[in-house]
Amino acid sequence: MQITKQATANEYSPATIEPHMQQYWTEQRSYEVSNHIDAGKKYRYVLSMFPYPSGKLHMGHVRNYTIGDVVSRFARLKGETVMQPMGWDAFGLPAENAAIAHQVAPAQWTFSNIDYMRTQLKSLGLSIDWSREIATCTPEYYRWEQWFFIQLYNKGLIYRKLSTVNWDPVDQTVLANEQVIDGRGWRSGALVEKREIPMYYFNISDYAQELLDDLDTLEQWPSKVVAMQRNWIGRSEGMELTFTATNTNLDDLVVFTTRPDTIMGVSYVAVAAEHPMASFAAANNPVLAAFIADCRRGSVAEADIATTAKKGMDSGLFVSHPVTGKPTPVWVANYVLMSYGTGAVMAVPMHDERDFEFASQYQLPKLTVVAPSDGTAQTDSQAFTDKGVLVNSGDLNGLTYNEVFAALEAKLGDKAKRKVQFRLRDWGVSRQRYWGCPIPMVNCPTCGPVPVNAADLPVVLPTDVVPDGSGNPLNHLASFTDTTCPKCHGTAKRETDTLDTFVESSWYYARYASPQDPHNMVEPNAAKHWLPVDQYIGGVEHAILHLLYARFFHKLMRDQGLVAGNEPFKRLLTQGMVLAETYYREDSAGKKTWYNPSEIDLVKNEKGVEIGSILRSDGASVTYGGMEKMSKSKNNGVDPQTIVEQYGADTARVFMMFAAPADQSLEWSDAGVEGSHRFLKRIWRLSSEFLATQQAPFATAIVAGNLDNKAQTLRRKLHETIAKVDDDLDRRQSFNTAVAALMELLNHITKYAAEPGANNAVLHEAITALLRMLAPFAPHICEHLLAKFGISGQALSYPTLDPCALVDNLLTMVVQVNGKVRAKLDIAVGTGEADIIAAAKAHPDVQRNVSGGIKKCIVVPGKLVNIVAG
Ligand code: ANZ
Ligand code: ZN
Repeated sequence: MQITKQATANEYSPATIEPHMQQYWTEQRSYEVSNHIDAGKKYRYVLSMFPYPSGKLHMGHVRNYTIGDVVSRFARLKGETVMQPMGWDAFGLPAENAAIAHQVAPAQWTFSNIDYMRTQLKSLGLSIDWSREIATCTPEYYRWEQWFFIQLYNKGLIYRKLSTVNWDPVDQTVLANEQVIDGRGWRSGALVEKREIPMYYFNISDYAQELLDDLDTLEQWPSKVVAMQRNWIGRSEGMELTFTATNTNLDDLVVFTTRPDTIMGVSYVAVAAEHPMASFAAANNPVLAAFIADCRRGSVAEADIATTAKKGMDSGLFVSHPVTGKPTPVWVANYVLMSYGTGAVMAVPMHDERDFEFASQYQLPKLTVVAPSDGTAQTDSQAFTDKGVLVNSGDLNGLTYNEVFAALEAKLGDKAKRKVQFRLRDWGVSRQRYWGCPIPMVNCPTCGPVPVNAADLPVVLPTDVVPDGSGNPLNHLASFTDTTCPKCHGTAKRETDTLDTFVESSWYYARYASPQDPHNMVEPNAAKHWLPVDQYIGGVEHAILHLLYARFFHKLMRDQGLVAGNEPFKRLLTQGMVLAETYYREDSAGKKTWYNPSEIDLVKNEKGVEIGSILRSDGASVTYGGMEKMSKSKNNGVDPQTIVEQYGADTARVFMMFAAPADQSLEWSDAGVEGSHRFLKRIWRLSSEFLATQQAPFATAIVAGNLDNKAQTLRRKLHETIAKVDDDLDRRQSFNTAVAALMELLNHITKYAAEPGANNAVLHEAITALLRMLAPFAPHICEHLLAKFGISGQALSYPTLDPCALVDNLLTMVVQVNGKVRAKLDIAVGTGEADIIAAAKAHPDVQRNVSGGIKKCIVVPGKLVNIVAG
């Protein structure tokens, strides 16, 4: 095919073809899958983390869903039946905040956001089975959460316990952590107080060991995420040792230690500010009481505790050492957490850095009781924290760490117990909020908390309520609260707390298997068919909590006979963030105003080098703030809608997949978007020009032996690309290199197409294969063009690899004229000498140099053609 100017076909217009393709997919129900199982078929479940319906899509969503879609579409090309569902994580605080700001009911706000965002998602051309859509704020969904809650409550896997919340004394409401800003309520500005209220907890501790052990089976998870989960669960082996109270009004003090071998080096014990022993001592010690109050105001985040200065105060109390019986002072220290172990530690300054620092600060004794096993001397200017051999430890001398456990058990009996401690805390799920799944409990004055009868589910959340910020409106809604006790039938009040929204997102992946089932939380056969999720994709910010809770729920559901297998997500991809440039100005008070990159013009010098940036509207300069995560606070978001309108979804998708490896951050670049757009335009032109000269039935017969060298070279490139893209998209999940390979292939095809005498069957093969391989990334343009080649529906498959085409049977021979290299020839292996000479003579660069006539030709096989010219 010769490319001619006249052949230039119609322009690439995504605005025309994209809606058209989307409508076609909807009409064909191309992506709907049934739960019916066909023995011969391969099934795959691909899931991207569902969005919170915040109002509109951001680029992070686009990236997440494009990755999921490429994985799904590629699997379909390979003949698999793929379920890719979508839904809405629809409960949560932002809806209440919007309600307060705009006097609109959270339900209404949420559902209108869902409608808008669904349209946006559809404009991206995602191959989603919309018939399985769920929204977690519908009673059809949350009734099963309530049902499951009751099952777990009855099994003792959910319990009720007093716990501390943030209380706003002006708004008379409980605040979420993110509503406390510098210790004050976000709306009232009042100093936040702590209050104790009863809350429900999931007993995740019971599953801590299994959650830890099963991490070893997650071979297709990023090792970084596995490590984060392992640290979060935080298993420690040690002992609980009892220091006897000398004051009869007090319980004995139990400490948890991972280093019982240091027992003889204890110089004091330290308790958390919330520990009963601290409260007891503070009762008649106002200075201590003030210190404790101060500690309690501080952050309880471990990261903060690690960095804040260690502070403490002597409580004046003593306990006796379990081995020696010696009185040991009790200190209250801000580095001891009430929520870990027993809230008390035995302090061994010579073998623990924190204790060393603390003891130095308060002049407490330091005793060395462990020496390096290799006999090297230790200084006493720093703690020796390695394990070794016991010294200065009486009859424990000479023992090693491992031997101490049994020795202490024998010596101390009940006062020394082996203990495995997890850092993982039980999961508190009660929220004093309106827009959430109602906890299905009734508080009866006679019977206490009683679960709602299964037959009375769901406990429906009223949807016409507009919260005003002063506490949970359900508390004042008699139509909701007033009920009768399921047990004694006396008058009682419904629980008004709702569940943490992490509960909904812990099992939605399972509900997609049977999303409308009115009789089951998850229909066991459907669950068996689809679960586990073959590929899960989402942000790394969910590496710990969401993934841990979902893993926990899977095990809970398994133990309830609802799902099989131990883990919900077989393979995990955590996509990187989307970054963009930031620009700002700073006023005299140091306050920064951020400008969107779309409002900025770059200033260049006469050499075209960037020398600064200005705000387009006033022409004055702005400061460049570097590449940052796209966010409202830095005003550097790029609106997906604008990009889709300007370039089309295919361009946005190709850019996102090409610009960076999926698990790394992606730097937004207008030039990059334009580059991707040009790539698609070139594909459009190549295909259209081919189609302008060729019609069905297309010439497709390729007789390998009859192809010239250029055709063979193109085919080799093509089939190398077919093998590479296959491997990139499946095993390596290296999408960006796959796109790069397709761009390179396009260059080769375009060049070949311009050759006089290009073989149409070879071109047909190459162009259609390129379109098939690119279809997961740019489905609209590729499927549109493939349809013109007669390829659609079942015929739309991944191109078949021809291993023969991969064989490199060409060799390069150099042509010299009178000793000077004049040309290079690609010659098929086995070509006869006469043909080689003919090819050499025919080369234009040779012809130009033999005007005086050829005297002699010598062929050095496989290497050289030597021409002696006159
Ligand atoms: C004595 C000791 C001696 C300790 C020594 C360490 C080194 P992990 O590994 O995280 O489990 N600890 C125990 N409970 C604590 C709490 N509530 N708040 C702060 N620290 C606490 O750490 C266990 C170690 O952390 C325990 O072992 C205890 O200090 C401290 F040379 O006991 B160790
Ligand atoms: Zn009752």
